Amino acid sequence: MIPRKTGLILALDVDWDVDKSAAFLRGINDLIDAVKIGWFQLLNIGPWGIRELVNKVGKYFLADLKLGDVSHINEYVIRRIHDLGINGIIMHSVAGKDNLTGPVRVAKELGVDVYLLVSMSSGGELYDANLEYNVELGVELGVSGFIVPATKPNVIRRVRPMVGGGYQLLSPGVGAQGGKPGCAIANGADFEIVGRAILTSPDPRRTTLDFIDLIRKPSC
Ligand code: O7M
Repeated sequence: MIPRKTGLILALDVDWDVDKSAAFLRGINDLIDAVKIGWFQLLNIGPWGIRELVNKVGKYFLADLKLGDVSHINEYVIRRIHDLGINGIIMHSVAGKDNLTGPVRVAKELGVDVYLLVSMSSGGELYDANLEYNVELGVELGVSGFIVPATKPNVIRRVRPMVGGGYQLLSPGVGAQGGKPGCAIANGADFEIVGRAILTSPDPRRTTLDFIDLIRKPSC
């Protein structure tokens, strides 16, 4: 589980080298609960660059690979992600029970948290048509939590009572995609995921502090 202090997760979608990313993270390290990395960083600094970044920064790292392959491939990826020192991974729930059961078990053995994507901040209509099924599958498998979009507060409000308090809800789509800062958490999420609004800010620390203020005092 992601340790929660501020409720903010940074989506580090940048093509910077390790030193520039580490310097940026150091500037806001005390204000964020986790760093979400994905294809931008993986394809630009490679797996060993990610391992170096993880070691330098000392934060909860979440790999957003939206993993959804067949079981043995998913298991391989989770093992390699663990080798890089990453703490959690995001998987596609539509991969289905047969492709998720083994990988979630392997992740648990390794101490890697699995977060399941059950709705998307844009599109994702097949996801929304099967929300209950995918959330129940995640609960049955014993994942750590779910990705629920800030742009669809009604989805957050539906998922929270389905899972109760034992699962973490992570909400992307805040800021650049139109989700109002603070409102995903006000609607039942645990964390808001923010990328461009912080990454492109002329004063990222100030902007991050503003997001935290709005999480503490939302106006939705
Ligand atoms: O704040 P942004 O719009 O710059 O970035 C949003 C981040 O959230 C970006 O890293 C996306 O990959 C991610 N995201 C979505 O934008 N929409 C989704 O439906 C799901 C995710 C996500 O985090 O999935 C795990």
